[in-house]
Amino acid sequence: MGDRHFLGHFGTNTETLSLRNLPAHKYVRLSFDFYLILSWDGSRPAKMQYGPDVWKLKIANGPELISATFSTFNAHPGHDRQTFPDSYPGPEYIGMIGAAEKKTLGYKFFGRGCDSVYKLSFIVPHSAKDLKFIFSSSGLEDLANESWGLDNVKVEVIRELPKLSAEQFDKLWQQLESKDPMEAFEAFWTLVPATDAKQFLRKKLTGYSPPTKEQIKKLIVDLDNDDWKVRENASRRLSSLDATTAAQLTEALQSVKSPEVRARLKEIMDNIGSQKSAELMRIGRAKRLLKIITWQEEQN
Ligand SMILES: [Ca+2]
Ligand SMILES: [Ca+2]
Repeated sequence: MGDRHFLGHFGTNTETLSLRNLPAHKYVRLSFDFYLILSWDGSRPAKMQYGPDVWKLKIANGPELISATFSTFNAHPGHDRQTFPDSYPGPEYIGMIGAAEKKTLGYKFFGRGCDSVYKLSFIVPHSAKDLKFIFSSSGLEDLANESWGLDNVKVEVIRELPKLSAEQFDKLWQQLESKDPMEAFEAFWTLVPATDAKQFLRKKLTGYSPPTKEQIKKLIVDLDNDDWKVRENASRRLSSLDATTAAQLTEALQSVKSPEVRARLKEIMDNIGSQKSAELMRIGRAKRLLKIITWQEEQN
């Protein structure tokens, strides 16, 4: 298209990138430009036709690195929600979120520019001599309707990486529950090759358990605490929970008299909404992270 040359157009076929006899290494960095061409419909449910449009990248006999829906629309309700940079099924974001380029390739759908480019690069643990990446997609319509391509594909082997400090780990853990999913994605792929990330994440996951009904009850009581800090803390913690706590909050709302507590409860319930809580999102990301970090051990 124009003066761009790339690998494609691909549809629901599977493409592989195989490397043999790699020199000794501990990690591999894969970088490429991912072209989304024409009318990708993102997470549109199968029962409504045209979707979901899922694209995957995995290591052969290894973990999925990306498995997400993509959309090339950002103002076309019903077609403009995608789960990338998170996994599918999962939270939904506006189409083309975080793309390096939007509508620059020159493809037109009903007269309008309809394409995007993601510049992706990540380091994965890998030490065997041979390596195979598998790129695939499912649910796509024909090539004249939607397809994908690859450009600037590059693989580098890496022997050693600098260690992260405790402060860096804490910052990445914070970013892993960021409201900006691209920031969480960055943190995710920084943690994957980090030495000691496995221990760090296991500790975080062991320390995590969803709050019990009793604990939630206590948090609701804390909303009326004399100390502003305690009230704020309780609000924040309750807001980070998911919709399963909604029934308990609704029940509490019926018997609350204090206007401030009522206001806080209503705000919390709005925050919880239908999306997964930030806390649960982070737990989900941490579990996916561990799968990628430990995939070679799991094979033995
Ligand atoms: Ca389409
Ligand atoms: Ca489609």
